Amino acid sequence: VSDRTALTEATSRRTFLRKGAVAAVSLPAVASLAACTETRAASKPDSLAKAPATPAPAAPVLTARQKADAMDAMHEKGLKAFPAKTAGKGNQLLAPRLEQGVKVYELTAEEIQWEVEPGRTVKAWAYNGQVPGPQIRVREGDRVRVKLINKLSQSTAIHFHGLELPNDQDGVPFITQPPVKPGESWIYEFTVPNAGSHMYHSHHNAAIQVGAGLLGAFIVEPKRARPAHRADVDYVMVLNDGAHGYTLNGKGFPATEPIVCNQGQTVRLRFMNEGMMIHPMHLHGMHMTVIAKDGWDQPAPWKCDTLNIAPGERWDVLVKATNPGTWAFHCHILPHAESEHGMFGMVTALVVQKPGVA
Ligand SMILES: [Cu+2]
Repeated sequence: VSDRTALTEATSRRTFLRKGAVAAVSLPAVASLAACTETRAASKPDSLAKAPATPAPAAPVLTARQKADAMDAMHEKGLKAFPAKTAGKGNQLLAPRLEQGVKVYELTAEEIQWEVEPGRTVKAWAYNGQVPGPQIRVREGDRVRVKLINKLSQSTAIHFHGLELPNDQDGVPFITQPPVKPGESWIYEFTVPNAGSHMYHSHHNAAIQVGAGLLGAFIVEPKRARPAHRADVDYVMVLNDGAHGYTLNGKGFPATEPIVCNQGQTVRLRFMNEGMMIHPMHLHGMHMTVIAKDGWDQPAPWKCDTLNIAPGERWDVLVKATNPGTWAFHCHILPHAESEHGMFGMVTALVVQKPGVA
């Protein structure tokens, strides 16, 4: 970023100075002159002697400052807006209907309008009007029935990503089932075999359909939870990079949701990448302890502050919130998180509150 800023700076100075009719001066000389016009005045070589004599030498400095102020104002505006209100919230917990011991869920796939950031509303394909689709949270060993209702203009199907299901429940058109045509429905039913942070998504024309929002979290609580994995806050973070841009839980900064906890609490984060690119998620101020990959416990927990989340992967981490404050939390592929207009896309914050401070 600093290189780029310096380049922009040098370019704008060059443009300005050309207008001031000193184009003969080389770019490096201009840059260093601009950096310290006053101090170099006494020792400048003869060839440059006339350059500083052009009228209004203070003007370029003022212009640069104004440009810096304008850029800073855009950055500040975004941060002041965070967390910005938008219509719609994804990943809402879906309560099942109980039918003779079976947890029954209905997922209706249809086209909706989705506000990704304040004022930016896009066409989305969503389950139950949400991006990500509603969160399904069950227990290892539960009997689950999922009815898919297709109100889209294309065929579709649901794949339960990470669950080790019988073959005929795998949800891949022309491998394990026919495609579910527009206006039709399909019923999946299975006993949940393995615990962990999993996902469900379309497995038909998926680069388009998942990119447009046909995805959701499928969390399976273990029969016996490990005491070491106990957490005060359990937060699912679905990453995507399809038609809606770079998003966390269907929203781009400043409409992303901050994760809030109290100092001393433990936060469990469940990263899931439904996109087509890797996203190294970086937390400021505290480290993450990785406890599971794709729902499977790690042989031993390990620590990091930047965790690469590849497409299809789920990573579970614990954060011991020792350090109070508002901490930036973002994808570290910087063009996924920031431009000269300010932060956008895959940026949120971990807010660690001090006791007694709201
Ligand atoms: Cu990224």
